[in-house]
Amino acid sequence: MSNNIIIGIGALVIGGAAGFFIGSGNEKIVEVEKIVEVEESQASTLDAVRAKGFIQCGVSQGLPGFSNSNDDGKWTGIDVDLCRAVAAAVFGDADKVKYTPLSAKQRFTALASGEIDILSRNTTWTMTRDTQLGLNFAGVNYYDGQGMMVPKSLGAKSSMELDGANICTNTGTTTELNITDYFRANGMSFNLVAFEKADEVVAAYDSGRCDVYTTDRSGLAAQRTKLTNPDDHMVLPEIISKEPLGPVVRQGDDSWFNIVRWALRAMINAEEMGISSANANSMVTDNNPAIKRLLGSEGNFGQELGLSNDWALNIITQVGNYEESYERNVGPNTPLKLDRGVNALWSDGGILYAAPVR
Ligand SMILES: N[C@@H](CCC(=O)N[C@@H](CS)C(=O)NCC(=O)O)C(=O)O
Repeated sequence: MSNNIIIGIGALVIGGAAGFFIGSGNEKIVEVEKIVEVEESQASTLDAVRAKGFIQCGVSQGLPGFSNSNDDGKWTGIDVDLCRAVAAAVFGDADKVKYTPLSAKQRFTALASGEIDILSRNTTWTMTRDTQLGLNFAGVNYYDGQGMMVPKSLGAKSSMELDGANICTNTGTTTELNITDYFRANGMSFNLVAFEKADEVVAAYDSGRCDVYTTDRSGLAAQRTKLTNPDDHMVLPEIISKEPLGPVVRQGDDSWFNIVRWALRAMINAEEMGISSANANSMVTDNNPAIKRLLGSEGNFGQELGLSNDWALNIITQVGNYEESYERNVGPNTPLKLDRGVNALWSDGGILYAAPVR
C-alpha cells in the first residue's frame, strides 16, 4: 500500500488474510490486519473536531500510567495527557476530549475508519504500521522495550532460563512477534497463551496459568500493580526489543498530523526551557526569544498550525510540560516507579529531542 491512500469514514474494508503471519507451533499470529481498501476524500480532521467540539481519543482498556479511568470515569496517563494537550491547543480547553477504550487488536481499524481522531495508546512505531496501514506516527512520547516478568518462586534470573515456558501476552501486539523471534533466535521452545483483553492476561498470569508475562516494560510495571501479591514477582533484566511508543493519526491529513506532532514537541520543549504549568503565564514576557516564540508572545507559530498563537501556552498551563506529565503518571513517585532513563531530555543524557519552534 502506498502513500496515495485516501480514507473515508464507513468505507473501510479489512483484509483479514493480509496480515503478517508467524507460525509458532499450531499458532498463527496476526499482528496487524492490513487495510486493503479505503475510498472517498478525507475531510479535515481539524474542521471535523471543531464542528463537534471535542477530540475523540483512542486509548487502552486500562493501563495505569498510560491511559486508565477511575471509578468516576476520569481518564489519566501520559497517553491521555497527549490528547488533552491537543485539545488545549485546538480549543484552549484540555477537557474537550472523549475517550474510546480499545484493545490492541481493535486500535488501528478504529483510527482508519474515523471512529477516533487520535490513537494514543502505548502503540509501538514499526515500519509495517507506518507504511501499510494508511496511518502516521506523530512522534514518540515514551521509549520502551519488551521485558518478561516471572514469579520469584520460579527461580529464574534470566530469560535464557525460560526454555519450554508458558508465556502470557496480548494479541495484536508487537509483543507476540518479538517473543517468537527471541525464543527462536535462542533455540528455545515456548507455548504462547495470548488474550485480547489485557486484564485477561493479568488474571491468567496471576492464577499461575503462565510462567511468564511479557509486554513492554512500562506495561509490566503497570500490570504488576494489579497482581494479588506484586512483590512475589520480578522483571527479568533482558530487554528484547525496541518499543518506541507514540500517538498515531490517519495518513493524508498533514495539518492534523502537524498539530499532534507539535503538541508533543511543545511539552518537551517547555521542559527543556524550564517552562511549567506553574510559571508559564509569567514567562510570556521573558526576554528569551525562544521562550517568547513557544508561548506566543513573538511570531505567528500557532497560526501556522491553524490555531491561535497561545496554543502552546494553553498546553503548558493546562497539562504541563513533559516532565510534569511523566512524574505525575509513571515516574518514581507513582505506583509504576519508572526512572526517566532514556526518556530524559537529550541535554540530561536521554534521547528526548524536540525540533525547535522557529
Ligand atoms: N506496544 C505494543 C504492546 C501494546 C499493548 O497492547 N500492550 C498491552 C499490554 S501492556 C496493553 O496495552 N494492554 C492494555 C489494554 O489492552 O487495554 C504494541 O504496540 O503492540
